Amino acid sequence: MCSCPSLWVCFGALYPLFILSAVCNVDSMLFFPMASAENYVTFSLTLPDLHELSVCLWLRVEAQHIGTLLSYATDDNDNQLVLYGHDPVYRRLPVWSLLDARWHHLCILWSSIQGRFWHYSDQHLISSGSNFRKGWEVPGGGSLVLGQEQDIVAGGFDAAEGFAGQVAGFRVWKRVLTPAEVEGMSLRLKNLAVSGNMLSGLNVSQPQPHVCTGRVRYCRA
Ligand SMILES: [Ca+2]
Repeated sequence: MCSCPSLWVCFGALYPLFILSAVCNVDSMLFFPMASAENYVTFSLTLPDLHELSVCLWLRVEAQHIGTLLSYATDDNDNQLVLYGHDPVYRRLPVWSLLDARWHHLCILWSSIQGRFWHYSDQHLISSGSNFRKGWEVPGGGSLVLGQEQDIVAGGFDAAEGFAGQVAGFRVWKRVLTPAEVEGMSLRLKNLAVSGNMLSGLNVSQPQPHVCTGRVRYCRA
């Protein structure tokens, strides 16, 4: 999707890694080389109490399944939010079209009002519904992890539930994005301009040694 070389940090070293493809015009990238209990990242920020939520990211998966891309745990419930995991599944989201080793832009939007949710893939709304966790509040102050499923706060990881692949431009908003905002990001027109995100890939804490971080800025598609 993007031919410019990207700069990656892996194993504490800094070097261009040409075997990895890159998404243009995003501000952060992560590479999880294999599903492992050690391959995950945490964040320097946590989430506030949320009645609405949008999560968008670019995703590239060469594996035959998507493990747990994201999990959010609190002391009360280790499964407050789990994206593409299977412990437990509240809503099945179609993912087979993502398993083609190509970059895809995903947005998952949810509102406690009517419990509505929207699942976009490459700007297309591929599933939506209502009465999903209607009236619920995502409690703030928990532990957000990419690449692993938490069974306790910031722990209880299982290699079988891990994620392998690349993530770019990860962002979380405390509101439901508009279809035009989702489309703009998918077309990489406004990825840096959709305001109000409260957390992004730039807020990753020191990643585990085998997770690589990369950056590409303003390269041409
Ligand atoms: Ca869990």
